[in-house]
Amino acid sequence: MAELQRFGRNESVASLVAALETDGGIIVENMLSDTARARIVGDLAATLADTVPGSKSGMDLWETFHGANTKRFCGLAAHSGAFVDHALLNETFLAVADHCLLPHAADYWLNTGQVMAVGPGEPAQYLHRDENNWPEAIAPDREITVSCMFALSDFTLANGATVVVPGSQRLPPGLVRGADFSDEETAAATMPAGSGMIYSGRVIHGAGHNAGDTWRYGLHVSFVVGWLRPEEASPLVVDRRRAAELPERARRLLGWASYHSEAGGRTWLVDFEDASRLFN
Ligand SMILES: O=C(O)CCC(=O)C(=O)O
Repeated sequence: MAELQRFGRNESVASLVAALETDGGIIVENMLSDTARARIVGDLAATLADTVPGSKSGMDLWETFHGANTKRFCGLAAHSGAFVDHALLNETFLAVADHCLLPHAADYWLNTGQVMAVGPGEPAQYLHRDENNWPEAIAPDREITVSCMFALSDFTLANGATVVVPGSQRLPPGLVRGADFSDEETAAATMPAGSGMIYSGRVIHGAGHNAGDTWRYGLHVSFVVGWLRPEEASPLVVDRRRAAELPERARRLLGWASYHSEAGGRTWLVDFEDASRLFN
């Protein structure tokens, strides 16, 4: 199998982004301290227990994509202060996202914060690219979205660690919805709990097959350039009262602020003004 490069959390951002540019995905250990991870797991425990595995979409494509024995839920900033403090505002991930996205946008915001808990027996997810969410915006050499899969439990070969095709971010842009790569071309993002796998929106990847008898507990956080509409409608879930309790940076990432393009365009305004004025 291929391997992803691995780093400690104190590695320089320059080294992280250099490896990300080479492989399309990197593993950073200890992105979450044990305490932070335990707090996130505790905050999300009741929702995880109440969530039924499988897709709620009723659409074949998404039912296959989501997996019949995978639990997914969003709206995490409404449930968990620890999610906000340690995952949404994770300094390492934000530094890498700045590097990837700010050359292509004046700002970026949360695409989705999503639990991806893969259950025993779940087959591998079909391989895909996250940027396929915005087909109209895909362009060569332009990163529009970047993700981090935080491991809330250990990710192993047996329990469905994310499968990544290193270097596939450099293949021609285009829709990938299922693709065959040899074992030599694919890497498994095996990593101890608390690590994060940061990956390009252009790299081909998918959840691995969970052949074990325990759940693989992943927490996906992704950002998208501010001129695109995110997958998750965060401000419809994290309401104004909750947003007012959060740090300003978190509020902006969750859509309680407007976008000002370098060329002067302004979008997502409230009565012609920046939405952040709602909190003045
Ligand atoms: O759960 C995983 O390891 C990856 C899932 C994924 O890529 C997705 O659902 O977009």
